[in-house]
Amino acid sequence: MSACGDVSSGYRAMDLDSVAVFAAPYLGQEDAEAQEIGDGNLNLVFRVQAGTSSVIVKQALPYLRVVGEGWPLTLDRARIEAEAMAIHAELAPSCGPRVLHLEPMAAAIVMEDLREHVVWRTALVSGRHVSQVAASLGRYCARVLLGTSRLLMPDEQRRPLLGRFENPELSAITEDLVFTAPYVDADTNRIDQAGESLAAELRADKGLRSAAAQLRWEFRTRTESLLHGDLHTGSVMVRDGDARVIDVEFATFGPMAYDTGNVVANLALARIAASARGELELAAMLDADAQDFWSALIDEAGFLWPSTEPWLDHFLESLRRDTARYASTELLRRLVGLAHVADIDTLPDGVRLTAQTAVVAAARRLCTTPDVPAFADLWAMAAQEESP
Ligand code: SR1
Ligand code: MG
Repeated sequence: MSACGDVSSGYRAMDLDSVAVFAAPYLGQEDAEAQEIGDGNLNLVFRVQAGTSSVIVKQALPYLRVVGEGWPLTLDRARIEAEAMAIHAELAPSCGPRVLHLEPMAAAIVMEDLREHVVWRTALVSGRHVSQVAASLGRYCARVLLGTSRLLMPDEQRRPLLGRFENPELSAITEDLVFTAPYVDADTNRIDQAGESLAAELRADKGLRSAAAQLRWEFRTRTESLLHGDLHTGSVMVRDGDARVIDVEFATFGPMAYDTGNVVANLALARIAASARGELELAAMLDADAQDFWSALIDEAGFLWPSTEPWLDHFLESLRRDTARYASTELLRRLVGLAHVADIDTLPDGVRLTAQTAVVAAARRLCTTPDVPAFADLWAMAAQEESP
């Protein structure tokens, strides 16, 4: 695929009229209608409909949408996303929406509209459990993370991908917003009044800051696998029994545990929030989801693991430990960094601080743990109820 266009050579952000014209060929009809449905931090997202058919058009903007034109951002992320989706579709078929077209000059992807699905985080925040999707996500992680590692992907196929997926601008966002800003007094941090003293504690904690800096180094240097790069519950569309992974523009080679740590942290955020809302049945279901995610991941990893590599147990042990460490940084950045999560932010004032305190306590346990004998130990650290 060719690099995506730049603002000086014909790129224009689409509006409802132009996107309807652009998408019409993929709907087989001329009289298409569009609506903007994106609420993300980076892109324009439209649903374009004609009769009973519809498609999604996702267009990269030349800046970080949530901040504005003051934070310019490469349009080439649309190419990265489309290429990553193609690799995912090969390794983990039916785990994402089908890509119908990439238009490089417009930095736009036309893809399948998952009309029957909802964003997993939205379902969980509304108190709705969705069955069997955690296990699907575990299998997806095993297939993509092992499938793009040197354990399974031939070097001659993999070497060019390291260059195709250099993603410096989006990786810099992660390095800054996840591993750096939450531990210092950064302008980008967003902290509500209730969380101010927790944030001050974090800034004073040299151990946490040092652990995050080490994780940033590993994120930069351990090119183990092609990561999703932003695998939180807002990047998964679900309906009962079916999970589809979206929003792959942060894809780059990095440590596998970055993705698995994101999943675990976001399930823990959902679990802590459910418990704060008094939804104990949902909290228990999320305990089971977390275990299902991990069990499916390790079952699939065991199935895929090459018989010539007699160190699967060691691999899983270090994946558990590093998942704990990356979960820790993901938890903290969602409390005090730029991009928060609705799970915590929508909690009523009376219980939000309790939940925020539980998140910080979980992150502290996870970040320094020397070893994690079993996934149940990891989850206990992530989701343990705090005594009042
Ligand atoms: C605040 S914009 C950047 C964040 O949004 C994305 O979803 C990623 O989580 C990123 O860190
Ligand atoms: Mg995203």
